[in-house]
Amino acid sequence: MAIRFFRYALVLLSFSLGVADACTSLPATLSYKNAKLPDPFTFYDGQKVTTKSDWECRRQEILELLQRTEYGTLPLKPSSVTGTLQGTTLTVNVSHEGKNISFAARVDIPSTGGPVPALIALGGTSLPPLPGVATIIFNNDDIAQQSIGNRGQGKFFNIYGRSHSAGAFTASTWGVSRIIDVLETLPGSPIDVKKLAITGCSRNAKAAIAIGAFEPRIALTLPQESGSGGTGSWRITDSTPQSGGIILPNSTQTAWQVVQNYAWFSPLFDSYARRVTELPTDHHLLAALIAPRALLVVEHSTMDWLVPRSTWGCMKAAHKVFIALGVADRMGISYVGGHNHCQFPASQSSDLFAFVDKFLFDKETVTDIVKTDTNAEFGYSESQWVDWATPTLT
Ligand code: MCU
Repeated sequence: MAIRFFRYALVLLSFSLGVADACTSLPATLSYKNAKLPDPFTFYDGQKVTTKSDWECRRQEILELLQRTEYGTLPLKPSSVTGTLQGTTLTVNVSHEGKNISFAARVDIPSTGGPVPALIALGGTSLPPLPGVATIIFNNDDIAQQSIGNRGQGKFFNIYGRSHSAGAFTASTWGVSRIIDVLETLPGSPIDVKKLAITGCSRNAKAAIAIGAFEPRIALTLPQESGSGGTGSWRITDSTPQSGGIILPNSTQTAWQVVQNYAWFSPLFDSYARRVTELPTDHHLLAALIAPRALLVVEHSTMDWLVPRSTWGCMKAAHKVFIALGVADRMGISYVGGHNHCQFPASQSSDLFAFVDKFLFDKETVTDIVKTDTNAEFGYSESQWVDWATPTLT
């Protein structure tokens, strides 16, 4: 009880000081091993999460753990961020410790009159048009290139140096945060910055879910067909056979495949790629960081490479945090297969619009959506992966 009160006091203090991590006290060296999905409701030190304020501290702890093991450090807001919107071009200028960069995003605002909600789309959008919603297309490759051979290239690294620990997803998060900084200062407020969604498909969906997790100004996160490294669990992926029944290297996208080919994650992640059971987190905890904000997971049910068993199990585990917080309807899970990668099926539209209407337009819709077009849960067995109960956080 005393410990809980102390932690609560720290949370209040951290909020009033604006210090994000005052309630975490992780050791300098991490030591962890767990073949199952780590318990969202147990702190690294073994204490239990029983209240919503405990969860705020656990959330800070998970943010730190993910940066230390997978994503690398997400820098705070730089000393100067300015920008303009001229025509359809949003220009972002950043200065930090004597270094300057500028980058642009393309903004299309509907003629309905502002402020309007906006969809930030990484590299473009593969979703159907969202009437009444502005689109902000951000070429995240300009901020950080994604292939392993080009690690450290992009404007983020022009500011922070090529040896900065951030992977490309962290750099993209930083870029989106700077876009939002500028949106907040636009004269006439054409965009409603309280109604921002983020999307991307495939690799850019892996980025989108990380951005939703790390940037609290995103109201609605819409990752589309992200697979491993996004909505998938590193652990479940490593144990999932392809449809033929055997585990073949590179038939599903494992952590090991990722670190050899992509600069998506920090170099810190390399050493975990062959021992993912030693990660103190997994991506159910990444998705859980989005709560109590909204998340709709749009996945493909018939592509081995995207490891539907892994994304399904992982997102069902993440959903338990939304349930514990009393906001089960703020996370949806929708699977449809039998289509090309990143071709949004018409049959998923009603799920998408239920989320868009509720969380961008404040309409009353039903968003209790957990469904797949296949009957079995891709062979996922919860008892194999989850050995913790879901409390009701008070
Ligand atoms: C999810 O799709 C990714 C995949 O993970 C990568 O390995 C591959 O190179 O690129 C895919 C993608 O981004 O397709 C558009």
